Amino acid sequence: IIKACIFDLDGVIVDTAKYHYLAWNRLANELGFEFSIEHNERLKGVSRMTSLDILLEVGGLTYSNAEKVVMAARKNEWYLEYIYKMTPDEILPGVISFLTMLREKGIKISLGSASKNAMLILERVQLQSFFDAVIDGNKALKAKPDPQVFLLAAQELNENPTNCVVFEDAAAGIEAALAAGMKCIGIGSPEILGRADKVVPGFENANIELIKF
Ligand code: G16
Ligand code: MG
Repeated sequence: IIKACIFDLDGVIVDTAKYHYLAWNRLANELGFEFSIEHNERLKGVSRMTSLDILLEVGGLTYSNAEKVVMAARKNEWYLEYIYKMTPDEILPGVISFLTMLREKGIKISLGSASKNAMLILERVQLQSFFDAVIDGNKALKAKPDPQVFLLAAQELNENPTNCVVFEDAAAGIEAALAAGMKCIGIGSPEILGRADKVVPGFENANIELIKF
């Protein structure tokens, strides 16, 4: 029986992937190439530094660690310009009513995100009050598909992993949830998220049946 729901942030609650893409492509352009949108799928759910490594691989470029730290920081500054402008209108359809329903049923709620900016984003879209725990890229140091982020969420909620379900839009996140011994619901397309226990396009019309297995 499910007692806790753990939500990924980017691609599940809000679509910040578009802002990550704009900021990464700005960096790519500065380095002299175009980071096409088709490559963006590979950045979903993976850490900032891994994203940079993928970007540089696409561009066929190699830099030292020190240079990469500077590049990642610049990208983040551009990304934050978009994040500061976010409003609650950007919460994906059906999310607020689904979270409200979970609260009413007494199901615990946590965030499980790779982003170091997760708290800021929750504040911008005014969703912090729904979350009993927030595990983000500052607390979980091992990147998905490592299960650490979700295991820390279960621990903070004081729940057994087998009573938790994870909502994820990225293949790396599905693998992390399965490795944590949790149920997993993919948000997006079955072609990418086929390993999840269930896949739905989003939270529109979602009700308690979704978390019954
Ligand atoms: C998100 C995005 C990733 C991003 C990562 C780190 O993860 O999906 O593309 O690289 O966070 O973000 P930041 O640079 O803000 O620390 P999630 O786990 O919320 O999908
Ligand atoms: Mg995601």
